[in-house]
Amino acid sequence: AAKWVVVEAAAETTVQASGDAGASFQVRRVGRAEPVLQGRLSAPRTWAPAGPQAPVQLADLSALTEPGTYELQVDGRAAPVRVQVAADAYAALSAAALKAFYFNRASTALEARHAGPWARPAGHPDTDVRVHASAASAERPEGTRIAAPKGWYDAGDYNKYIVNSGISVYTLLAAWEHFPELFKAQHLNIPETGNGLPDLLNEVLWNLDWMLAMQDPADGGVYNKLTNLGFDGIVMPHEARAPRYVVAKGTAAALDFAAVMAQASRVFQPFEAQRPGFSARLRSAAVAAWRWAQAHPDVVFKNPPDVHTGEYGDDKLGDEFAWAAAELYLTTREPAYREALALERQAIRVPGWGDVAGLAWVSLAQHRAELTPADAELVTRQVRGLGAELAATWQASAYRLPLQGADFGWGSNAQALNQALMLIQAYRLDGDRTRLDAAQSVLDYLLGRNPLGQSYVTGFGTRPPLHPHHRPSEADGVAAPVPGFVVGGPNPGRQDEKGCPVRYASAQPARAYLDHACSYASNEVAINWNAPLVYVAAALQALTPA
Ligand code: G3I
Ligand code: 9MR
Repeated sequence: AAKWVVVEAAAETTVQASGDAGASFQVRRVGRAEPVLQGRLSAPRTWAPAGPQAPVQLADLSALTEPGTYELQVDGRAAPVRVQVAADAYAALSAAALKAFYFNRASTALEARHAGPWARPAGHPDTDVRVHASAASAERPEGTRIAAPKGWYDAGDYNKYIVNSGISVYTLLAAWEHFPELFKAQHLNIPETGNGLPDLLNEVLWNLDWMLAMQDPADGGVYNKLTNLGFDGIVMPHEARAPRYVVAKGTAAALDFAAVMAQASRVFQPFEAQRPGFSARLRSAAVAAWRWAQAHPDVVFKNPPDVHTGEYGDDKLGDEFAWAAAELYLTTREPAYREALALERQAIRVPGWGDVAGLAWVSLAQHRAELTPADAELVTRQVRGLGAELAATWQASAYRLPLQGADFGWGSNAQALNQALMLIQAYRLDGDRTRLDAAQSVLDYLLGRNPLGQSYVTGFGTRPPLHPHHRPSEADGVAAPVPGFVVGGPNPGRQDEKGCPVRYASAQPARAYLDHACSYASNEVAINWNAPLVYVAAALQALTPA
């Protein structure tokens, strides 16, 4: 059955205003003279995050339903805008976004038959990792060597962080839990393809195996990160040979670990034949980490003085407790976790690495049939409420976006994607099509419908980024960056500007972006930013009605 994904979805496209309200537009099939659609642009309006200049107008393309490639022409404007209408418009994007995780694998060579021009030798075996002073215990004194290979590099750097792995793995496994049919049919051409497991699960296993090794078997505690003492230079993985350390156990790491292991235990349960005993092992790992966190409820992570890599520091732990309790409850059905969850006291918010409460609501909504009627009602109300709020912002915005000024910080593109992810949860509960359209608007934005007229996903959309802050993309000698990565995006904080030879486009929130490898504050890639891209692209593919 055909599904016309881009159509109602790319329902609106923004074009720079020509000044005359109500100018008309025409849509033609490429190479044809007669228009298939004509309409009038909405009145010009400005969008606060983009600054006072350059008002925009909307062209409503929702009537365009026949597959094909079209050109949108606005009166008085020379260059037409290309519009694609296709049943599988997001299939390649969602697959590439997932394959990006393969490209960021630690401890393995990428073979040309899987990686094409981005093939590279193995780096970071992580089989001889030092226990840092901050992580020393009786069983593992400072300097003890442990092995914790595999996993994904976090981002443009080569370190591996449990907190950020938590939300990333969760989001990918949620995509699997919500849209299994789509992922069963997806072949990524990774080394495991064809082994009887879907490739999404194959890819996630690469990181789960690493995460399991980050738990101290003696007490269930989980180290925050596996890292160098300082960031590597701009070199390929196999050229980066600085000593590696596991650093300090912490409460957030233990809880994020517990949540993901509990979720993964559910997910891998039907795959007992492929991985005997794995589901049970994940479940025990989750319970042990939860117990550690209960005994150590306020161990906030701060970088020790000699460690200068990413911190992912978070001193608000209530949301981590709630999320872990929710996942453990859904997996074990033990009432103690439902009590610890204290659902009535939890707020719902758009999730991010430091605020994971939203993930609990996503899981509870997915499994609401297993909840008491009162809990199911509360979950439905809360998720729909957040969806309504985001959709109202979308409806009122000149760019038709849920994003507002305050959303523009480090990783604003992922903030937008996580808004889309929450809108999709609302749509899955109530079928209100505006929620799905609002989510699609976020993809339109990321692929080029934004004040800079540029895509934020490598290899996709209009004028994609060419110089992401991603060490392999910078050091591999290949002109094109590794494809399928969303970059952090506009960030008025511009924390990197001192070290950059060129200036940002602007200081306005939605324009504060720089496509230069120096720009780790606006142009880095990261696993927690790519995971919701996988989710949202897959969801639109799976959910857009025929
Ligand atoms: O929490 C405050 C909030 O209260 C305040 O209103 C807001 C105003 O700017 O700032 C918030 O803090 C921000 C924090 O992220 C939490 O979102 C900081 O300004 C911001 O600088 C910080 O950025 C983080 C960045 O590391 C620097 O620590 C990003 O979220 C995080 O994604 C990024 O992660 C890095 C890793 O450390 C290393 N690997 C690459 C990765 C991606 O760049
Ligand atoms: O490459 C690092 C990136 O992954 C981090 O997100 C960022 C912020 O912690 O830091 C980058 O490393 C820079 C360092 O902080 C300052 N000197 C330049 C480094 C980039 O080459």
